[in-house]
Amino acid sequence: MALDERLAACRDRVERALDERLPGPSIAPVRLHEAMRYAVLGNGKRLRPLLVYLAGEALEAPGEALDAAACAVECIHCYSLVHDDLPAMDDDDLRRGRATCHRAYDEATAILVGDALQALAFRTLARTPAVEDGARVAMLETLATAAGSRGLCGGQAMDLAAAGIPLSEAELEAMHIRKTGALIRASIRLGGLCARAPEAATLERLDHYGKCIGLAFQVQDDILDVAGDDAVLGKSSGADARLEKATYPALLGLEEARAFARRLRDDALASLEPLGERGEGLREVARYIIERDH
Ligand code: GRG
Repeated sequence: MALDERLAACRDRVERALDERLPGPSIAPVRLHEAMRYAVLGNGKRLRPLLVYLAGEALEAPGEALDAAACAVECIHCYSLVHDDLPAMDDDDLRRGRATCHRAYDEATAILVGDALQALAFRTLARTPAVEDGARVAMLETLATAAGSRGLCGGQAMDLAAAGIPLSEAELEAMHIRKTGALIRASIRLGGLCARAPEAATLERLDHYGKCIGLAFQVQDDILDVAGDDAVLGKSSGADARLEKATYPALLGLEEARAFARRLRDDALASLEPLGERGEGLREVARYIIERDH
């Protein structure tokens, strides 16, 4: 199956699974539950769920376990977007082509949406079917580490602290490995942990792949901000430039940033070699991440 088709199939599958796990819109408190569904069920590439499925399928993990892991990681991602859009953070009006959660509802509701989605993520993982208790605990720890102060929240804190301050390449990498990379890396590890008795060496290789594509995703995001379709058409927010944030093209120059993204892709591809045919879906994602134009 081509990657586009896989991504579309994954979107349908994870959206059905999310719909089942999110509280119904008529359950009290209605406004909070409606807003949670608004934040999660809108457009979204569902890249992190796709990574859960591809890593898990490469190791023949049971589908029902992968559904739970995919939902959990997407709930954390959606919570982070809702909180990132708040006035105290990026103060954005638009997300996924429509009003941000705090604009469609209100700020207090959006804060609670994020809190409740985070709790729902861990509840979902705690109830993962078809895995041993040890694997379930490892999954909980993986997601908690990726979401916490050593991962997503830590990266966001570094990003806020860096506004207007020039960062070195090492500092920029340290920030992105946490802010964007940690959840991408966790998605792959969660998929691997759903498999029955995965080998430690295989999990390590998948983890290295995840680390490389997580950073490559951010490098490409920075490149698209200055050289993508939207930037060329004058539609890009240019928010990073306005906020004087450090970016890879600003630090390395556009061509060197592109070369860095290619090196990360190649490193990611090399770590999949022992998987042979089974790693083909993950290989396509590594290529897609640095070839995407939006
Ligand atoms: C508030 C704890 C906290 C963290 C916020 C999500 C985030 C961290 C910042 C968003 C700013 C940003 C644009 C980061 C770059 C990478 C990123 C997370 C992009 C959004 O992910 P996509 O492109 O989004 O996968 P969709 O909407 O397709 O799911």
